[in-house]
This record gives sequence, C-alpha cells and structure tokens, in this order.
Amino acid sequence: MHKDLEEDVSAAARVLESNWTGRYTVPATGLYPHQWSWDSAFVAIGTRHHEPARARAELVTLLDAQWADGRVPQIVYDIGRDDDYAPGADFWQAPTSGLVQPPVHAWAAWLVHCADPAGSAHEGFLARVYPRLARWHEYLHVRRAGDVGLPIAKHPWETGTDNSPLWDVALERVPPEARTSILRPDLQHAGSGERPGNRDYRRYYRLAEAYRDAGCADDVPIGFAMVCPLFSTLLAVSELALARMAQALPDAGCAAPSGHRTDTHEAAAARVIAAMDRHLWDETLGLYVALDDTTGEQVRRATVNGLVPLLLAKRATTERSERMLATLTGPGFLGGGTFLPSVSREDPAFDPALYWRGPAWFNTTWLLLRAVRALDRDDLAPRLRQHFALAAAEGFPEYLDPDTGTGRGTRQFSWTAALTLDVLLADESGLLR
Ligand code: 9WN
Repeated sequence: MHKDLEEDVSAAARVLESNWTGRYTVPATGLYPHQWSWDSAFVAIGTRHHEPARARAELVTLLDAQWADGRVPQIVYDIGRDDDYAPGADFWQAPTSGLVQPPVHAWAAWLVHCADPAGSAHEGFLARVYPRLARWHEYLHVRRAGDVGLPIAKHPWETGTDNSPLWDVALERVPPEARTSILRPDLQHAGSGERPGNRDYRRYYRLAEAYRDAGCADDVPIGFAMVCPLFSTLLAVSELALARMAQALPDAGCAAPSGHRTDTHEAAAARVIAAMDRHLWDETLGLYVALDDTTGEQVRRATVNGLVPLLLAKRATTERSERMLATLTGPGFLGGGTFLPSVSREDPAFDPALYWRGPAWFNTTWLLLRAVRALDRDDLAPRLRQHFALAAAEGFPEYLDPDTGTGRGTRQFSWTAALTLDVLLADESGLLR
C-alpha cells in the first residue's frame, strides 16, 4: 500500500476507534453523543474491512433497540449523556427517539456479512439480523405507506437530509412554535451558518411533539408526510440485499422464516422502483424529486437525493440513466464545481456552507460513487473519489464546501472516516451489478 494511503487508512481507523463506545460508534463525540441509525449502517460498511466483528456488533446493537412494531429508531440514547444533545430521551420519554432514518441497514448488513462470511456464520449473524431487518422493511411498507405506495417520512430528521429545500414547502405549513424550550447544544460544535436556524428548529420540535403526543402512531396525520427519492432508493437496494440474505441463509445453517423468500424481496424492490419511476421522475430536471403526500404534489427541486436512484440504474430504462448521468455531470452538480453538492448549484436555495442546502456530504458522494462504478463509468469515479482524498487532511469533517473543499460542520465524524476507509479499501459485492 502506498505510504500516503496507508496513513489515511490508519487515521480513518483511529477516528472510528475513538468514537467506538464498546457497543456502537457515536457519529461524533461532541455534537452527536448517542447511536444514530443510518450513521451506524455507514460506519459498519467501513469497519467491516478491518474490524468485521465490530461491524456486526454495531448493527446488532442498533437492531436490539428495534420497536415492537418493527421500526428501527433514529437515535438510541446513552442516557448518561442526555443533556449533551437535544431532543433527548427526556423529550421522547423513552430510551430511543420515535422517529426513523433512511433504511440503509440491510444493505450494510449484507456488505458486512460478505466481508467475513466465516466470522458471520460463526456468530450466526445473518440469522440474527435477517428477521429483524425484514420486520423493519415491513414496517416501512405497511405502516409508512403513502398514497403512491412509497414510504413516507413524518419529519425532516427522518430523511437524514434535514434542511434540504425538498421539505421547505411542507415545513411552511407547520407553525414555528413549540411547547418545549429549545436548546441548541449543536451550536457549540458547529457554526450557526452551517446548521439549521432557530425557526427551523421550532418547526422540527413542533412536529416531533405532535408525533410523540400521538404515541408515535403512524395513522395520525401530523402535517408532514414526504416521499423522498433517497429514502425510497435505499429501501429498494436494501430489499435486494434481503433477497441475497434469504438465499444465503440455508448455507449459513438456518432457514429463512416462513413468508420471507428471495422472490418476496425482489418483488418488493421492483414495486418500489416502479412507483418511483411513475411518481417521482422529473423529465425537465432530469432526476427524481420528492412528493408531498399531503397535497399529492411533486416538489420539483434538484437535489442529490434525486440522483441517488442512479444506484438502481441497472433496473431503470437506459434512457433515464443517461439522463441522470447528464444531470450529474451538468452545471448544477459535477459540471459546475469540484465536488458533488447536496443541492443543485442552480437551485435558488444553494448555499455552500449550510448543512443539506449545498455542502458536499461524504455519504451521498459514496452512494453516487457506488452507482457510477456499478455502471462501469470509470471516467466518473475519479471525480467522486477525489472528495475522499481530502477527508484526512480536513480532519474527517461532516461535510465539505462543494467548491473549495474546505471542511464544514463537526470534525472526526464517523461516517466520513468509515466511508473513506471503504473507498480506500473497497471491494465490490456485485449487489447492484
Ligand atoms: C438529527 C447524525 C445525524 C445524521 C443526519 C444529520 C444530522 C441530526 C441533527 O446528524 O441530523 O438526526 O441533530 O442535525 O442530518 O443525517 O444522521 O450524524
């Protein structure tokens, strides 16, 4: 291994080591001192290379917090640190948040299994996680099904892309008034120009209060119900991963629980893809958009969320893939600057510093890198890889300025380190090919 590469690998591994609590990895010790759902999945994708047992433990710990209805919570709190992040366990009156995050877990679990099949078999990893992951997806397909059959997010936090302009119109309808007094411990760890504003927070709390007060019941409308192309794509990819798991289970020494078979998962993925193609495609923008389930209207804004479906390009029409690739390389995204922004440079909301309204994030860049690799677009992969080349030098930041590459948000951020490790060490599981 080249010396610089070796140093970057060790530095990334050290970040993950210091953020590891013994049972899971915190996203960042100061800003995010608990276990986060989709962060743990990305972390496991990175740690599978050098600490596969820890990658398995990361996912098992998260799934141990699964609710009886199947949901996998957004945050599992370390109760001892309840004052360090808000809203905490005290707000939810529970050891976990009642919300969820994008379902990248089954994909992560499959990658983790493939990295060390012998260790996985020895621990009975697939047999432990598969039924829980299947129930998690069932929760999304059934309890979260919106009008067009795609899962809905009931809060911006559930999308993982909290203040994306995709949620602006729906949030406008939510009064910016909450009963809870709003603490902003996050502002001690990142600049206020890089985080959502107080007005956003009042709306976030208002919605979270409404959901909590309804007992986190999903059939009670609380005024926010959004279909996100990133969330839906990850559900489809994760269904494909469950299909692989169902196939591998007998070899791993256990039978798939009845009713869960490879073809069930393949069919679920196909349904999600068909519904996305039908309801979320925007021909003018050349990517997928969000859908407001309350009004039935599309939210026609160009964001990286709408390019993530390129992961499924092998299953979409060639015409659409070509169109999406043109958007990816066009002036709004890679054609207009060095790194892949979270929002098109041509969108009026674009801000290179502000969280999910412009900065380049490591997880979305990683998703697009996987997508272009699966499409054998070796010409595009280096453009996306260069994002990761900056990670160590910038102190593994949460996100980057998409033009200058300057680090933004918190530092020593776990998924940045994990996905950098993956890009430096990755093998391909072939899941999407
Ligand atoms: C709310 C932990 C999480 C990520 C999200 C990111 C940010 C939390 C926050 O941090 O959200 O969940 O307090 O801003 O938007 O994607 O999972 O890293």
